[in-house]
Amino acid sequence: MVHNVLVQGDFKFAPVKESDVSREMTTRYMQDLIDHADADVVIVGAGPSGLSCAYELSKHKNIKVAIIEASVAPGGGGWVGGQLFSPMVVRKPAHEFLDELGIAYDEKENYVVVSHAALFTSTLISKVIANGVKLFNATSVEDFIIRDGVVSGVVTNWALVTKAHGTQSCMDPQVMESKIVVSSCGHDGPFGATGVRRLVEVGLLDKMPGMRALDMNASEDAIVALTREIVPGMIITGMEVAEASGTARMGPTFGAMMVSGRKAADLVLAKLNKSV
Ligand code: AHZ
Repeated sequence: MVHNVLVQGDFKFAPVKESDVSREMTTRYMQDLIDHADADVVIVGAGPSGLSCAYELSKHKNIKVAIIEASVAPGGGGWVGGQLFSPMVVRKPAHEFLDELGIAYDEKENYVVVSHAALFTSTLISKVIANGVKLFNATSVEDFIIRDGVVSGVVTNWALVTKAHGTQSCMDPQVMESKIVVSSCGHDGPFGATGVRRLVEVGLLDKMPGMRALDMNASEDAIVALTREIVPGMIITGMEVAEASGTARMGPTFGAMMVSGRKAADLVLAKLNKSV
């Protein structure tokens, strides 16, 4: 029907009052902030590991989960494979996650290949949001709430404000309390491993060894094995684990991000005393 009016040239949108548009966005966004001032879980970073964790947690409708992403676009390093090429290689048995998400792939003996990394990432983002996880994008975590050595929430600001701290006088942040923080900040770019870095600065960790050179076989198993509660109240996942543990990077294979994220979710559920 729409096609007919388009062809006839008399298509018209329903009228709108500009201030209603503003009110709709503002009230909803502010209500989301109010609702998540106390969350059960805050996930920092919406790359492949943070999103995989969020997806698992989103199966539990009684758990309030916020995912905070500094970039306007969620997805982190999940939009491309290696060297900005589009295909995404996933070593078995992590392909079972792709089966669950309904993502098609080419099958080889020990691994599978998704035709475009964006297919994986866009599918995961849409399921996470549709399942009720609240994504706060363009928002950065600048610090943590730490009480008696326990990470008890995050300190947030608009990411653009965070980037401008060096050019302005103090622009204070605000906060979100949570029972558990999952740090999935990756290793790359201006925000790489910011969670673990901050733990070192405040003296909760001695040092951040930094990731080692590429070794796909060693790296993926180690990242999953070392996905853990690194200090009370904070679980690390994804490439931030390699930074925190001094293990190898894996480069362009993504299975460990998925499995590590799902393990992080299981650790969260155990802490919240929920069944996996
Ligand atoms: O913007 C960051 C990115 O989207 C976001 N982030 C980091 N610090 C943040 C902060 N506040 C808010 N303080 C923050 N957001 O976290 C996301 C991290 O995504 P990523 O894709 O970089 O990390 P990942 O561990 O989920 O996946 C890594 C993918 C890689 S890197 C790699 C290699 O270089 O060897 N191999 C793989 C598979």
